[in-house]
Amino acid sequence: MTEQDPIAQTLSNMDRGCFITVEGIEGVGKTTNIEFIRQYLSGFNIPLVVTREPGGTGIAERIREILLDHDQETLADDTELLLVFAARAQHLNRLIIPALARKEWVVCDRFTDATYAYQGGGRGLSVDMISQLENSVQGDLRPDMTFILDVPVELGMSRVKNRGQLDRFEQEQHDFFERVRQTYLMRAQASPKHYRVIDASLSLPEVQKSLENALSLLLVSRGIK
Ligand code: T5A
Repeated sequence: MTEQDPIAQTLSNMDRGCFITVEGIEGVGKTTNIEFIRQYLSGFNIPLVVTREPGGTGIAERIREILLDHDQETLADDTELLLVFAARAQHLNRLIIPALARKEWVVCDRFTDATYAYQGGGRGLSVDMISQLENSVQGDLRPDMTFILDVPVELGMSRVKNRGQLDRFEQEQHDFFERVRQTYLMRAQASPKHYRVIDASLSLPEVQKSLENALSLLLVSRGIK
């Protein structure tokens, strides 16, 4: 997003669609529950785009491959951070911002909270640097609501391991994911209006009941329900 971009300039002030993100460590059930969110919102005839990060457009998905694949050449931490934001800039400009401007709702599997959690908390990169990149790439745009699906690290990793081959992030150790998890929880605590922490160690019906309650409040606040 550049200062010259007219969509970006006006988006923060305009009557736009709602921007929801879903976060958490590996294996918390984001994919499973985003499908539930999609079905629930479609019951209210809300025009909806479901997408993910890193990725969401052709070019951003190619950057995702670099980020997740194992390569003989180790990805430097700074390179990882810049690639995450390169993918995000593409995703925002080509998909998220135009959809919000059309007043569609956007549900995104991970967004910048994941950068604070993984690159900041996990890798230990500078939070100031992440914040500067966030401001530069997103301008004022922030999610309206972020669901953090929270499980203990052991449980998340055991769900992921059942699926077979691990990607580059999934091969990190317990301490890494503990820092990631704590960063998510701290961010939610610092801004309770924009976050809902959901206990995702409960059964799927219980998790989805919590999500339904939170979505219902969001719909009421937007005058839809
Ligand atoms: N990344 C991303 C960064 O480092 N920085 C960034 O800025 C961004 C945006 C890719 C990676 O990129 C990193 C973080 C990630 O490592 P991803 O594709 O979202 O991100 O990868 P994962 O987190 O690995 O996503 P997964 O698809 O692996 O996990 P999900 O979607 O959270 O879990 P899901 O729904 O597939 O569920 C896992 C299993 O658990 C079961 C499901 O049925 C499934 O089998 N399950 C439950 N079982 C019992 N009870 C429940 N409540 C259950 N919920 C789910």
